[in-house]
Amino acid sequence: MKKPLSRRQFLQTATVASISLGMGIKSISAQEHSSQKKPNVLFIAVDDLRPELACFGRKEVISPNLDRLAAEGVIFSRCYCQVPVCGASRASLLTGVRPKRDRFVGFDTWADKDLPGNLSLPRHFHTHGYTTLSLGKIYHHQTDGAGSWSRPAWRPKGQGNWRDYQLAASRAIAADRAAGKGPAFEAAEVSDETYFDGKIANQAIAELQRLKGNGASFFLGVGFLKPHLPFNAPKKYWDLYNRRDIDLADNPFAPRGAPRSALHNWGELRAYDGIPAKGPLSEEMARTLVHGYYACVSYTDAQIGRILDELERLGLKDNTIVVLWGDHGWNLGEHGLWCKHCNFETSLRSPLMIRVPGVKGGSECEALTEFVDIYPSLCELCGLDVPEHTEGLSFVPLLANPTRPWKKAAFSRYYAGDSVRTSRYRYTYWLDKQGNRFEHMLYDHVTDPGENVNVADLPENAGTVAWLSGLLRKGYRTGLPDR
Ligand SMILES: [Ca+2]
Repeated sequence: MKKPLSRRQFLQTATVASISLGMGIKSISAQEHSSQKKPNVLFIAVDDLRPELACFGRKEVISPNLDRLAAEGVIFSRCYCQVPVCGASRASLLTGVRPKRDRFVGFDTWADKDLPGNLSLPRHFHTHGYTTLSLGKIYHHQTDGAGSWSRPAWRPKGQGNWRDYQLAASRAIAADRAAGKGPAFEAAEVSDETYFDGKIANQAIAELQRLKGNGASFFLGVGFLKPHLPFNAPKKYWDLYNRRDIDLADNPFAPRGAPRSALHNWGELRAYDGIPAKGPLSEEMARTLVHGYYACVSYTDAQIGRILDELERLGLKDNTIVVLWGDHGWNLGEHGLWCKHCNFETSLRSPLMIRVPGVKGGSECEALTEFVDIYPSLCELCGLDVPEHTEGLSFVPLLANPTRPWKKAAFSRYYAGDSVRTSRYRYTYWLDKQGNRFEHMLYDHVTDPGENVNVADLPENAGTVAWLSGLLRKGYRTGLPDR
């Protein structure tokens, strides 16, 4: 009788199929599984996706394919990005390293330049024999992440012009302005594959067909561009929604007592035609933008559905882990804000779900998780060592037991603002270059889940602020679960 493996030994050698058994199995020999192919990874990024889909409880969003994935997987409903901006968030997620004041800061972060050393998640998989491919937007920059990919990252022709207008009227506006402004949305009567995301799905399907016959396991990164601005989607996805039924944010105002540093002028949106240079949007425009955002979510959802169907048709579903993430949250008028770029819950809470063959699906895990956890989790699930440089914590134990005690805090930052989330509070402080606090804000999610009243300066919260400031000063290790 062979000795049962420890969990660590088990995970070092197990395949997906045996992981699923492993959650209750008595003994599995390493030898029995060492010859089996490691699981594939389908790694799907969706640019600017809010964690608000039907499967996340937002029933007015039409996302049947992501809902289907969630029904077979696990949703992490309190997952946080480390930086609420595309390039920096992705650089952190893909390297497994957290941002600092001078690392992973802005939208155009290069992971390689901010953190030299080729530490990326896909590179690690490539080193372990995986075929690694990048389609669409995985890194912010197409050539970032040296050594990550088996072939140069692929993007649809013209993706450099990411605004991707199809209507002549939109193109005329975009071409006519010296600043290059175009409309913030478009509903063209075109096929799905006219816009980039349809092309990216086509490419992913073609790659899956090729990878099916490949001897090596694969790590296939597929990065969709919508629902990032401009909200351009085939008209049929706009037509899924009844405009009158679209709810606007119920808190379209700055939180009472919010510090100046917490707010911004949503310059990203204002760079589009038809958006005023300052001041709030008309209700008409706000409703159109929410409608357009939802149309883009439904459009991308349909493209993901095509890929998931093909994965199943090819017989790859049972040996492929599917992980899906947005790169940060997004404000649709909450706090009077649009876009990301802030330290509110709306900007930091981010979508994460994973389907692991053999792991019971349909569960929602409310434990605090972070994007830096994806790197070690995928390593563990695929039997790869977890590189020492990574600063996340594998969430694999949560797959077996989503309610077990877990992290006490999740950490994010945006420029000089450092933010911490516990099960109850979100606290953010801003430090000057000497390390002195000049502004802060505290929201109690038990009494104020919309973050509408900053209670940081109430005398009765002094102890709470001291505790949360201490977490920020001591760093992320203080948030790890007790051993
Ligand atoms: Ca983004």
